[in-house]
Amino acid sequence: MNDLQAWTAVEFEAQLRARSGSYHIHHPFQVMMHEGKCTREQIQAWVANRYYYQISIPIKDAAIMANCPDREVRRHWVQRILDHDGYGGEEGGIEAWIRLGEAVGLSREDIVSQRLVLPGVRFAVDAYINFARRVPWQEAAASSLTELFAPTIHKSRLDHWPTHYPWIEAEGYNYFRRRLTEAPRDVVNGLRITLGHFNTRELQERALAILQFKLDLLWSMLDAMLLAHCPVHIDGWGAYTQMSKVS
Ligand code: AHQ
Repeated sequence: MNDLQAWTAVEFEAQLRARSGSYHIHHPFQVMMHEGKCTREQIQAWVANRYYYQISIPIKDAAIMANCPDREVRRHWVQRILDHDGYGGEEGGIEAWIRLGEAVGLSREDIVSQRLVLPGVRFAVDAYINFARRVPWQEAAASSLTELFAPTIHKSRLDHWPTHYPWIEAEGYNYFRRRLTEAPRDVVNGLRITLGHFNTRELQERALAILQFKLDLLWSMLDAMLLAHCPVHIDGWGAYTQMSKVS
């Protein structure tokens, strides 16, 4: 077969899904959370840092819409913004994330002030927004396909956290419940755009590189949290803290 021949839609989707090994569900910090090995402070740190990602999603999606001339695409994509910002009487996912923060023992001010957000998390999330602003809207749409793997991670939290972390108030889990239906719906839309637009082998390889960029971005957010909040994982931690005291 001609190596440069485009994959069929089935083959291309399989190539996208095959990147699941790089998904942050496999990151040591995420594995610690999943296995019930995180302290209250580490869970709080994760929620406070992920807040910056959550409030950035609608900005990212608005950037995609601003670059997209196709009304039919926009009238579907706009739902993502409404899901997070809320509309009418629906409070939205960002408010649900703040409730998650309060459920793990943070104050609303701890969360919305962003004072607990780490530099590495902020840089990774800003890279996502700037990517969405800069590239063709179809490429930015493709970058959302890390959500191919998201339902598993939300379900794992709902299934295991109440047992591992009984001190978390149950109301805080509403965010993850919302994503169990919102994420698969978004994936159908994002996949349709991606499978339709990236229709040569070169473009398909570009889509895989875009997906890897986003997988690495999610991974690097947890790297920052691991370094800052899980010293046992860092060999020579003493040297690191000594060094930081010197500088
Ligand atoms: O809560 C998440 C969310 O709203 C989104 C939107 C989507 C995007 O547009 O990039 N990605 C995403 C993700 C959310 N939660 C992450 C998690 O681990 O809780 C997973 C993340 C993703 O897989 O991209």
